[in-house]
This record gives sequence, structure tokens and C-alpha cells, in this order.
Amino acid sequence: MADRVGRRDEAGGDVQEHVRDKTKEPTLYGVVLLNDDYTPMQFVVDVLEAVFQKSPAEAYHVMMQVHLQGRGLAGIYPWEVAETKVDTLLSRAREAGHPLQATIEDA
Ligand code: TYC
Repeated sequence: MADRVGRRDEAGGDVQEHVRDKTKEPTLYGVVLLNDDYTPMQFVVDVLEAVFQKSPAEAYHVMMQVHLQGRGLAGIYPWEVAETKVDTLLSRAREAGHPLQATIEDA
């Protein structure tokens, strides 16, 4: 009985809820940085830290991956987050006069 104290009976109302028993995960996309010959390494490291929340060591690792292999994964996000990250990256790069490029791919 003690556990029923204060509980309200809401049965009999007009509102019906459809409760999903499975939560739907958002589709995820990878933001991939591409290499070029002109963007300074330190600029790429800085952007990876500021925009993709990488630690200095992670940012350096991703930058070197791109530099040596041509491409590297900056992060995985829902579509709109990925788009915003790329927009921010590209405006920072253009403002600084660098040709840095990134793509969004299915994760
Ligand atoms: N290759 C560039 C250089 O030698 C560095 C670089 C790394 C550029 C990653 C772009 O996404 C990039 N200065």
C-alpha cells in the first residue's frame, strides 16, 4: 500500500500515446578531409581541434594520415551536424586563403 500513496490514476483520458519500444538511431555520415599541397599542417591541426574537438595528439594523427594517405576521417555525425562542420571548416580555410577540402560520406 505504501507505494501507492500519491499516485494519480490517469486512466480514462482521451489521449493515447504510441510508444516505440525501439529508439531510432540517426543515420551517420563521415566527414573526410582531403589532402592538398598548400594548406599548412598546423592550420589543419588547429581546425581539427577547434571544429572536430580532437585532442592535439588526435588532430596531429589525423592530419598526418591525410598528408600521407590522401584522406582521413575527421569525425562521424548526423547529416546536419556533418554539414555544419564542413561549412565551418571551409569558411575558416577560405578566410585564411587555404584550399583545404572535405567531403561527407556514408559512415
Ligand atoms: N599536405 C599539406 C602540406 O604538406 C598538409 C595537409 C594535411 C593539407 C591535411 C591538407 O587535409 C590536409 N602542407
